[in-house]
Amino acid sequence: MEYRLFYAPGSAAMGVRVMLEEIGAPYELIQTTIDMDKPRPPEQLAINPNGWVPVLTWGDDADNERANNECAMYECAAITVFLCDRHAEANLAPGFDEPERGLYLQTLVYFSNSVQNAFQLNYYPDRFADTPADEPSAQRRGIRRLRETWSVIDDQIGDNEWVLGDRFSAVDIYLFMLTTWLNPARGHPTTDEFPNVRRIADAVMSRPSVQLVYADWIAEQTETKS
Ligand SMILES: N[C@@H](CCC(=O)N[C@@H](CS)C(=O)NCC(=O)O)C(=O)O
Repeated sequence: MEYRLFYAPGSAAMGVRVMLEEIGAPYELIQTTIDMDKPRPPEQLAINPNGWVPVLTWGDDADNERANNECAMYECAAITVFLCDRHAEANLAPGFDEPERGLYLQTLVYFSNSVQNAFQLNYYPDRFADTPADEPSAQRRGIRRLRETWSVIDDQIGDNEWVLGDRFSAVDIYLFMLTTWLNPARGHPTTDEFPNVRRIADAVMSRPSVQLVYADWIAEQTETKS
């Protein structure tokens, strides 16, 4: 098995799994949890003391995989860059000297640093508020921040077919993953407010890799609409 991915449904590990499917690399899922009340496997915590997923491990030597040479990393955007560079033949990212490289890196970091941060404000307000009484304020600010950051991305995309223009990339997969966290029941905006984001998310959803990894989420959406 080339990769092992610490995994929980609904988490950022799903986007990494889609990338592994697109690459066609063999991988094993290690089921863990994002439930704050449940413990994480010690092996996961040894790699990522934050307790978050995704966490990716791989052998650095095919003949000696998982013996003494296992490598590991966390942070979804970093894993994305790592996998795309390591599997350049999958054509999921512009190469170092291609003109879209800057926008690719910029958008990944913006997703990770700004859009995900807005989600965190709403989903994990205790990390931002000093007292429980302050948490609703952090959550409301998170919702506003979601609108602000998704609007920036929507404007950036404009009439482009994909985030990077006319080439599909891992950034489109990342975008799709983030849209699945928008939850109107929590007061979040929906992608109806961001038509360019919506157009790309819909196109990504039709890919076989996404249909496989997000089968349950897609079924839930279909049920909610009917
Ligand atoms: N910056 C990290 C954030 C990862 C993250 O927030 N993961 C969430 C699931 S999407 C998680 O593990 N939550 C459980 C927790 O925070 O304990 C990344 O992009 O990989």
